[in-house]
Amino acid sequence: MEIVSEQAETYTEALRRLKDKFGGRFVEMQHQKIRLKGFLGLFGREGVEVKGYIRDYAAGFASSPQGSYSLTPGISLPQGRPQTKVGSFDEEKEKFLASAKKDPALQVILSEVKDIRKQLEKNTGGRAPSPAHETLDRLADALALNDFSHAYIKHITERVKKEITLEELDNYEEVEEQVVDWIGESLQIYNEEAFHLKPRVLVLIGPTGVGKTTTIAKLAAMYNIGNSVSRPLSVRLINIDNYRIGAKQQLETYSSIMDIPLSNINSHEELRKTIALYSGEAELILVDTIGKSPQDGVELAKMKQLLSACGSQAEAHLALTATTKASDIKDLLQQFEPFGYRSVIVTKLDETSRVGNVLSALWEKGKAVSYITDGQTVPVDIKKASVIPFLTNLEGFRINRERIENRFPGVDAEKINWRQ
Ligand SMILES: Nc1nc2c(ncn2[C@@H]2O[C@H](COP(=O)(O)OP(=O)(O)OP(=O)(O)O)[C@@H](O)[C@H]2O)c(=O)[nH]1
Ligand SMILES: [Mg+2]
Repeated sequence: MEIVSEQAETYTEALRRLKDKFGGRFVEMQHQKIRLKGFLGLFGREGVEVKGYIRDYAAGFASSPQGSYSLTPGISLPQGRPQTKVGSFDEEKEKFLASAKKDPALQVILSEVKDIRKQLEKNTGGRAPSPAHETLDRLADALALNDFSHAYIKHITERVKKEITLEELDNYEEVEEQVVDWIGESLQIYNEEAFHLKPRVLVLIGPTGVGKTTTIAKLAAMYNIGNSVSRPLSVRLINIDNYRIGAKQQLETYSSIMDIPLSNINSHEELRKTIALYSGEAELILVDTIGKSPQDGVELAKMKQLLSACGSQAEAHLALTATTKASDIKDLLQQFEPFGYRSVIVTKLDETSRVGNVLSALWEKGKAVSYITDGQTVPVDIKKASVIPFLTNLEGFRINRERIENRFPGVDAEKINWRQ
């Protein structure tokens, strides 16, 4: 019996090469993770080695290392069968079924198998049941517990099936750790360093009541006061929400407490002039907007027209609450698309212990997150976004904080000291 093996970056690739070389004669015995050698011994990377043997045609079905070869577990081929060459699986199946027709004992077994299959199809609504591993079931349950979307759960479980060997699948803790990394990798963090224009014009848009004005006040304080990782900036506030009783007063109160200049704007022209005026003296201009129903296309179009006065370099950020369900977040991400927002601010993270909804929607729409807010207190309940608070919020997953901090390095918002 000839033993053969092939190494490649993935299991599928190694198997494909063996099948290309030996076709249906190759029988897999085992596969394992290995370290592939790189150029001159450098740049080694992870790979897979698949090992097996070449079926011995001359001996017919006789020689598997484990013992006799059978097409169906538990059913051995009839004895005394003429020794012929082995064809494809389908050919062999046909031959087997033909011979089974003449064998009353096998007829009984086949009819029982058909009954079981019918029953299974009935129980799964006509779909063929997919064999699942306990680890996959546990993972899917843990993800569902965190309100991850169906699409996200499918993506993760498919990835596990593709990239994790059967042997590794038996170790739930290791698979869980890998999945936590994948969840962290799926979250894009907005890189504000990429936009170092002076002044930076940051416009906050979003549905009503999500915490836009509170967040504007927190941002104003955060950048105006400065902290251990960023120096104080010269900040200006602009409010275009002048119509609603209380809305104007809300930002005015914050502006006077923090002693940050504020302008209330009524028109496109006024907004353009104010931005031009502030541009000479400010490093950061924060623009608060009126909460809009995403269903009201006319109002959204009016606001978009008004905001065009901020200039094409302005950064729009879409504020959304962490308590919104994944499908609604996805809709909002789509409905506010005409504003060309660069990033999402996730508010009210303190009001939920589940973040799978947010992570799924952001991943599905390919959006980055810039800030998170987690309380009503100005200025402390805001942080620059990082992967860590999302991962530490995962329920039912064991999180090793030190490990994920090393895995996703960056500014740890919780360790920032405020200057005042
Ligand atoms: N728990 C919690 N509440 C928050 C947070 N941010 C804002 N809020 C509260 O949410 C409510 C609405 O906040 P606003 O800042 O007025 O929301 P808005 O988006 O400006 O609302 P509109 O201008 O009416 O569209 C207030 O009671 C805030 O205190 C947060 O991070 N956590
Ligand atoms: Mg407001």
